Amino acid sequence: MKIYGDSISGNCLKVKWTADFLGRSYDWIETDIMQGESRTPAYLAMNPAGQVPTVILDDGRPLSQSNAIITYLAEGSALIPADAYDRGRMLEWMYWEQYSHEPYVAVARFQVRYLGKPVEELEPRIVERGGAALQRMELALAASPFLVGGAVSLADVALVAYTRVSHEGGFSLDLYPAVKAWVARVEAALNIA
Ligand SMILES: N[C@@H](CCC(=O)N[C@@H](CS)C(=O)NCC(=O)O)C(=O)O
Repeated sequence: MKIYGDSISGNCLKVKWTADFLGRSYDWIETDIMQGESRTPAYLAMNPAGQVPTVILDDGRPLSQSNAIITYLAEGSALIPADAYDRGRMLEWMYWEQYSHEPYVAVARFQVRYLGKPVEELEPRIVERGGAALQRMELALAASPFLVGGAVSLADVALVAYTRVSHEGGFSLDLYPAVKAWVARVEAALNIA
């Protein structure tokens, strides 16, 4: 398998961590989004969305969208709960991550760390919604060691990616102690600390 990813991207690291956790071998093809490398004609032929990550399976088929890729890779593994309801809850978090967490927490980080925007100049909506996402996680993680019960799942992989670097976008995990403790727990479980 080939993984086209940019090492600065949490969406790409989700795929790397899942493959590493599962002992899957792969070639990592570093793809610099800041240099437009995900927008070349050759890249667009693999993923018309022009984004990383994209994987090319050993038989040549492409797959994109980080959460779709990790779901594919983790099929049948302990990272996907066997119980149907728990599996539904895992997906609930993963869809929420893409619509209600990543667009604020990851975008704030990108604008501050990679575009050099001062935190004070971030759009207030981004700051407010990012904080609300972290607060929602805080409530859940005050009651449970992982997002879905007692074991690490893809929900944790998806959400730890940008939460663990949220300070780079101006958020402080000191305000969210249960989230902070969970980040350390997930990093240890995935061996990514
Ligand atoms: N929903 C997609 C989002 C992918 C995404 O936003 N990728 C960004 C990097 S994190 C990217 O490729 N940006 C470069 C571009 O859009 O040209 C996923 O989860 O894979």
